[in-house]
Amino acid sequence: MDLTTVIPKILLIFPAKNEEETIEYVITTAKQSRCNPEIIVVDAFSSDRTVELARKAGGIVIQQDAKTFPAKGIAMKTGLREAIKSKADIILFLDADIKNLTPEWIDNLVDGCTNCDMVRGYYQRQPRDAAVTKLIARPMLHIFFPELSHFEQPLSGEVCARNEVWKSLLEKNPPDGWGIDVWFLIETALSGYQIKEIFLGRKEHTSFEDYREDLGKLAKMAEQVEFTIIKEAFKHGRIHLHGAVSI
Ligand SMILES: Nc1nc2c(ncn2[C@@H]2O[C@H](COP(=O)(O)OP(=O)(O)OP(=O)(O)O)[C@@H](O)[C@H]2O)c(=O)[nH]1
Ligand SMILES: [Mg+2]
Repeated sequence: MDLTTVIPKILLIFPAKNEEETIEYVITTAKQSRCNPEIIVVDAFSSDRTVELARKAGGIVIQQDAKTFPAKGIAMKTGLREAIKSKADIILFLDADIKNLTPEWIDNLVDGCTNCDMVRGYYQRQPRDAAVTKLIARPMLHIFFPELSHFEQPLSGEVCARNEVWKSLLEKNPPDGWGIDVWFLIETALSGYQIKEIFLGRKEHTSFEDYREDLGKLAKMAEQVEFTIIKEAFKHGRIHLHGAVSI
């Protein structure tokens, strides 16, 4: 019998900006995962009760490195530096505004990492949800990175990888804002890592309620995702492709 089997340390990071409505629920749910994750909340100097409620639910709260916004990228990088320092074996991100999270989301993302370098969640979303994914990220990936156009959710916030994969990505200087999710997808794939997308079911999240009546609220996110893909296309010599792809 092998008595030397080491239980991997799983670290779960929630970037959170004013998520008092859901933060307790997502942390409590995550704690029920059989992976027994340590939970870090990277807070955006929230003006509501996010910090207080996150601590009450048992999360470790740290503040993102800088007070400039949008800062999804800053928050993810802050969390990653902390997780790498703590020598976590597997590090995963989940959005903090999910209303229907189950412990299986974490179990399945972590399990997927045993035979893959990065596991990303995809889901069924409401018809009017995910406008930036549908109208910016996927069409632009199709033009500049056609080999990545099969990914259902290139902006997924539910992403899991081993420590060393994240470490090598962090060294490549990810962007600070909303572009970070698609940047991770492109750089991970083009570094030669294997990426798998797994189905997590339906996704209900509160951010959709903010823009369902006014898509204009997504303009900054759209601009940053677009800019990131263009920048990556230049970096990887893909700009000429627009002439070759049929749309
Ligand atoms: N620390 C920190 N967290 C952020 C920031 N911006 C967003 N977040 C968190 O990142 C996660 C994803 O942000 P959402 O606003 O839900 O955006 P999304 O669901 O990815 O995108 P949509 O589908 O367009 O709503 C949530 O947990 C947010 O609270 C930020 O500037 N700093
Ligand atoms: Mg959301």
